[in-house]
Amino acid sequence: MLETQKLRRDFPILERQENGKRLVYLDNAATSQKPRKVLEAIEHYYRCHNANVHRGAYGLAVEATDAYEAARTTVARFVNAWTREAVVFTRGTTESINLVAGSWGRANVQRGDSVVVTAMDHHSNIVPWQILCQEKGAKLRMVEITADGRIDLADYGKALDAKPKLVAFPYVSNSLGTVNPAAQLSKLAHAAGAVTVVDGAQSTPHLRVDVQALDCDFYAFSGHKMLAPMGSGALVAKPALLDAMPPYHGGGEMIERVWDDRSTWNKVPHKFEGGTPNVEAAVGLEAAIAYLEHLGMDRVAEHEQELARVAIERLSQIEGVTIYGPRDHRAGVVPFTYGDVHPHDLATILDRDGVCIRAGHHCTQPLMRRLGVAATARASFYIYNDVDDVDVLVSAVRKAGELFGVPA
Ligand code: C6P
Repeated sequence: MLETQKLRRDFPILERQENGKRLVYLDNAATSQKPRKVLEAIEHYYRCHNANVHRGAYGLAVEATDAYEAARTTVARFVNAWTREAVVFTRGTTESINLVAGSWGRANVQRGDSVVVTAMDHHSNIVPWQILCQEKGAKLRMVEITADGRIDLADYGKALDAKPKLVAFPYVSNSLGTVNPAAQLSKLAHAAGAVTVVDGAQSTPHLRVDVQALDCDFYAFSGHKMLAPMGSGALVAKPALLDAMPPYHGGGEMIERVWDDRSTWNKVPHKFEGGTPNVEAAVGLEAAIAYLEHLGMDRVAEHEQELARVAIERLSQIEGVTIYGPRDHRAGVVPFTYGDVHPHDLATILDRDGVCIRAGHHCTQPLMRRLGVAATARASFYIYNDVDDVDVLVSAVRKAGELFGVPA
């Protein structure tokens, strides 16, 4: 296990008290807290190097550009991208997937084509494809999940029989914790002639990611779930696809030449980064990656998986608690319900004990329908959580049960 007591000292916000109690932050799938190294990197950038990037001929602007481009190299190394130009900075997973739908999708999906998503996808990996399919007259096919919360491979195979243009799926589900066999899913999709989009929002912060080993075509992630600032993230894509794609946003820096009536495009990745980019986000993301690499992603994954195992074991001992998702191949996400207590009420009561969990549909309404619930409570772990946090959670849930009279 990681040395959580030591790590916690790196996160100023964890010194906070909540209702007179130690803050037990268990909503890491929504966003992670930020270590001092990331806060300092952002402050250092603004204090010492701030200027607009790719535009200035003066020293300060060169420094800002170097900082921004160094962050790109770091992201490329972190996920083992094909090249550093394969990394397009975006505001996060949502923007990355919309970029693929708005650019590759508009250029390649036609009337009568099909696009495949799964029933465990986040709305960010469903709605952009719905919009595209409605615009193009294409068919959106949602692959079912099994009773234990995995992608139903038989149904996946049937969806591929229709020779879809594109297949999108999450590496890790935010609402079930399932770690999907992304390389296998990608291989099957390629054999059917589709391009693949992997939603990496919940994998990049928690697992060692190697996009070349996954052999996906597009990989999207958010920095704010992995210690980095809000509004940071990237689309990582096979360079040949990016080269062939039309731009997504028009504006400064994404062009080569602009005439009165037409323009030509800058090279990749700048073609997709119109306007002044969020340099602070890139610099913060680079510092976050350095922090995680220092810990080692394999240790990060092991630590969270162990916490999830203990949490599932201890929560399951409470009569009336139902845990969702598979028992193996899962990340540090533990979704549950407790009798007929509304998950929102549970989250509010837990807050009194300083415990922050998320309650709701977690932006996965199609999945909630299949689970037969409107909402779940969800504890999600990260590097600064430990077994003490699990125990605080479990005793707060027991207390809530007494308050609500569960089981009745
Ligand atoms: N899930 C959660 O609490 P953005 O908002 O772009 O950073 O990430 C969107 C997103 C996409 N895919 C998956 C699998 C996700 O989990 C998320 C964000 C948060 O579960 C907020 S709903």
